[in-house]
Amino acid sequence: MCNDGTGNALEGGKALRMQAEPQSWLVRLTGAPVLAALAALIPFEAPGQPAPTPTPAPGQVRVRVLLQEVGDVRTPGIDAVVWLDGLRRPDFDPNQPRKRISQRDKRFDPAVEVVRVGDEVDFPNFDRVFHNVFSLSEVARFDLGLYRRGASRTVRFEKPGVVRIYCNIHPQMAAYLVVVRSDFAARAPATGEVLLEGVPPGRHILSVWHPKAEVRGLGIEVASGQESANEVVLDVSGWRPQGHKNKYGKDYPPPDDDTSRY
Ligand SMILES: [Cu+2]
Repeated sequence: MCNDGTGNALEGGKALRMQAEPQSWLVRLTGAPVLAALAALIPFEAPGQPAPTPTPAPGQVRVRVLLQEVGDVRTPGIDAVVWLDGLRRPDFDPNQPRKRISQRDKRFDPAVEVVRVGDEVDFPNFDRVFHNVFSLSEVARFDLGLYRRGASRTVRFEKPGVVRIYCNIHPQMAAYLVVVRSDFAARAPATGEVLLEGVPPGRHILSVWHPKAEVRGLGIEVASGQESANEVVLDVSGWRPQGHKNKYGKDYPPPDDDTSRY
């Protein structure tokens, strides 16, 4: 009876006494060993108890992206995407508004965006003309059909990588969606500079991508409460503009066929 099967006969005996003698049970509960055990279990700080070991202060990562152009010219890496690969944010709020890539003035806006694996993206049409949104990328193949102003479609992205997104009517419409396994990711503004804040201290992989360059990864060290400043130069001197096929893998019809109906 006193043995609960784990061999802990003493605990079984205590339980029996707790039922039979409520006062001694109280005394037992306020004993120092019990309090210490409770303090270890209770997640908040009880008054008078020693403070828990503080977690190290987060640091931040600053990245300046430069594009090495033809003729040894360096320009700011606008639309570069920067992320800390595989790094999760402990306090990440999952209830964030969905990102969107709009169709506006026969362009995708923004032309480059970054989301996390599992995120959904809205593709609203704000133009007076119909648009189509499709991708033949291995990371995400989809065709959202033809839809009018005020309508929108949503796609969920399940795999990491770069998704190239086009419109089957307007060949000049192109967007890149970078899907990353990271809660620390940003797209560079015109300055080419990105600041990632709240980064846990430690060694991380800093990944940098640009529409004109391949992904670059480099190891960085983030110290508690410190800033890791990095400059990344991407060689884009060999980049040439490339056309793309429509969703059937064919050339787009001549511009004259782009009637006002669409
Ligand atoms: Cu279009």
